[in-house]
Amino acid sequence: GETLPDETLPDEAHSGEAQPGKIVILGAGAIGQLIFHQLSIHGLAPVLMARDAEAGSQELALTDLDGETLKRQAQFIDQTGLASCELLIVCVKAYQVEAALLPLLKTLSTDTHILLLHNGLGPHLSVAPHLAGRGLSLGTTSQGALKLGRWQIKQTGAGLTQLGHAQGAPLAANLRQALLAAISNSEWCEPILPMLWQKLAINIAINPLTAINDCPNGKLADAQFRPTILALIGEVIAVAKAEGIALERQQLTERVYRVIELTAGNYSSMHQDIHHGRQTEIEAITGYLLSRAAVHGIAAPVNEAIYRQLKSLECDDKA
Ligand code: KPL
Repeated sequence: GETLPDETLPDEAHSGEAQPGKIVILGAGAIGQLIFHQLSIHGLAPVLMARDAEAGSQELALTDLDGETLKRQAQFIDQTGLASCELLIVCVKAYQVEAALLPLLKTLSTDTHILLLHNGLGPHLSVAPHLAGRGLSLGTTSQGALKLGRWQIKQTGAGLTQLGHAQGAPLAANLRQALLAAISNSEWCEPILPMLWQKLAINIAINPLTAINDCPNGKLADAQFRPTILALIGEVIAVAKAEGIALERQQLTERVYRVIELTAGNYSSMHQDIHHGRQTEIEAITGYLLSRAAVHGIAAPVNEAIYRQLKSLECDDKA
């Protein structure tokens, strides 16, 4: 084909860099920062937005899986910087999604696509009625990232990331491809909900038990925990079925035990939250299961008991 003179090429084609601000990452915790680095490396020029960071520039450091530390300048924006946002990746905890996202909707274009990336389920139901037709995607990531300092993270695992469409206009194909290329070990799943339910089942089976028993994930391989784990999984399968989602018992049980094995030495996120006196994600994990069980009139006594025990630990910690 004919080569165009340089001046006629848009800036993006010129530098290989996307226009800054098209992709905004809301929430600058460990996962938000990790996604920021991954998108930056791939020339997508993401910007960040965080409750505790003013608009401006900030140096972020990433220690990657090879132990190499890379530093890069991150641009932080406030609400006024949202005008050119085509994709908003929400990386706050499930219990912060509503409060972080809803106030931004009046500023975001109705063409902006929203991607929720958090542990557990639930916020998609509460934000959906407010989206005014905006496209919504959901995702889950098992990438490990540890905060070494406020602006310094270490990638600890190359876990799977699954993303997929939830409602409204689909994410533009170029953005979808760019995301999948930038986030290592990531895939697009249609439908996404069965994947999110499988991840939910893993978190339901592992996280509260490790917090209640004050143990690393690997301890749950002990035979004493097996009846409880099987009962928790059984209740998830029953509620998922009522939601129109078929989960295969044998496969799911094997997957839960594989995660226990693969992360044997780790303390689950819920164990860490309890240990540090922080709010846990129990409402989006066991709490979500119980709320859907109630909608369908299904009893989930083992999850209910675990939920109560975990909530009392959460209260103890705050006292
Ligand atoms: O996702 C996790 C978590 O800690 O939240 C598991 C898979 C249980 C690994 O620790």
